[in-house]
Amino acid sequence: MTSRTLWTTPAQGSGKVIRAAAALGGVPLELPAAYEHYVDNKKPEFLAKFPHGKIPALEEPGPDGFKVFESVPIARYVSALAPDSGLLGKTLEESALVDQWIHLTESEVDANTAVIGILLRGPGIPYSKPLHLAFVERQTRALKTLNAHLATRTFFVGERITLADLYVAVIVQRAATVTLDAALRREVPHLMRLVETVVNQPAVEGIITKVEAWRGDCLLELGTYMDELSGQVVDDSQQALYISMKYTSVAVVMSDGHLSEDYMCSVYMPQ
Ligand SMILES: N[C@@H](CCC(=O)N[C@@H](CS)C(=O)NCC(=O)O)C(=O)O
Repeated sequence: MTSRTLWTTPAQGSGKVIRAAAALGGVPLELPAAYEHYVDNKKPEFLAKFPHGKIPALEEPGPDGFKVFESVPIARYVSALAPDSGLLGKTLEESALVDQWIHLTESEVDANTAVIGILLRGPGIPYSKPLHLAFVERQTRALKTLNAHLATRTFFVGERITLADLYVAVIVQRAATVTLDAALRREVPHLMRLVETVVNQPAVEGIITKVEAWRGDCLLELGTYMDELSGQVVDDSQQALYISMKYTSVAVVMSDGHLSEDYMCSVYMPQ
């Protein structure tokens, strides 16, 4: 290995933020030539370097090259390698504000995306409509705070793009996989404009890209059916229940009350 390596997958949101920060700052970064998630990260050689066994993880070249895991510290490290990029803000105060928006978005938007995703897809936590809606409400409050801040600003901090903008854009896109339906998107227009602004930065082209299918549209609605459908088994294989959706073809609730991952991928809701 001769250059700085970021262990991630092309689709991983937090990896995209780090790759985008590197691109904006002109920081060389390579992805491993071959990496199989849930296989390579469990191998002893990976765990020896990154004991929690998760990605993203970053490694500087050389036998004792610096190593760091957890996405925000990695993104901050990569941004700091390019101080002129302004990605961490230009002053101590701006830097604190960059962290503020990242932390709020991670803890109040993304954490709820994660738990709603588990409620919908399993395994482990049984689906619950009250919990689903409570988590959506918490997430919505944060999305509205982000949106209100952007009502009079192009970017979260200062006049140029920072790491906060990259994080928020990617986390909002991820929220769109389980929540953030068309009605809610209309309530946060400034936030949706920020996502567009980030996606349109030439440096991030091919890294943070436009969302083509906002699957949260149907999943939010689907959630309202899941309690009554949970446990019902009607198809020949006795494993799944097929539901016609309002706008689109089909989604599937498995007999354990969770969504089938395969069918989620095929769900598409027009704008
Ligand atoms: N808090 C970590 C979360 C990282 C994380 O959850 N990574 C997942 C991505 S799918 C992972 O590597 N999971 C592998 C595993 O749990 O074995 C961060 O911000 O980097």
